[in-house]
Amino acid sequence: KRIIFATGNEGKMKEVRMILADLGYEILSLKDIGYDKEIIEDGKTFEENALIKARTIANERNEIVLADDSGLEVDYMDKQPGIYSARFLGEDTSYRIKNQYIIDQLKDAKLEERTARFVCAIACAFPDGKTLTTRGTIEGYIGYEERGENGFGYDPIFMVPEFNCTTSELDLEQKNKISHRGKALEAMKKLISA
Ligand code: ITT
Repeated sequence: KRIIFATGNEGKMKEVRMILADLGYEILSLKDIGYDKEIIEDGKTFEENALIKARTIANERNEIVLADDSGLEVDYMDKQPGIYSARFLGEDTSYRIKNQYIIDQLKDAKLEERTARFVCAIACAFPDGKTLTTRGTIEGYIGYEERGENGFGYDPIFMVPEFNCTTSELDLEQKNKISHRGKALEAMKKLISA
């Protein structure tokens, strides 16, 4: 029994492997199956983009495929970068620069105006054409500086109110327990096991 997880993002993959460890399937990344073609993500929602990724691989490989589409919504920036989180300021721009840009955009924002959330949509595509989607979110706010060494992407600027630290300062297990990805994948695990 195996499932392909259609991501090229190693940070995601590390979290996913831990969350799906007890599902009873072997989990393979795109790297594991030697897939390196680009998939055009032209959906208008996280769910649409997750479905595009999962369906593309499921059709080609005739296997069960999961995909994650996720991003950061910053309320003060009209919910940008949102579904464009990976492409924000250019695909090759470093997260040092992207994170500092967001901090700068919020320089006049009061604490209560700094709210943000991570959103994650998980899609599952089966070889017979059936699909499932789930969504998870985590509410927080944008910090005043980058903090932490763990995680990836926007984690160093995403403050979690309950812990008063960024998701980059949490370890993998702590982050997975409360994160958008943890919640969406736990919900998907239940659907797949049902
Ligand atoms: P795949 O499409 O191959 O999975 P990707 O990185 O392009 O990889 P997305 O299109 O879903 O994935 O973009 C999500 C971006 O949102 C990701 O690159 C991060 O910048 C950000 N992001 C999502 N989840 C995050 C998290 O848990 N921590 C920090 N940043 C996150």
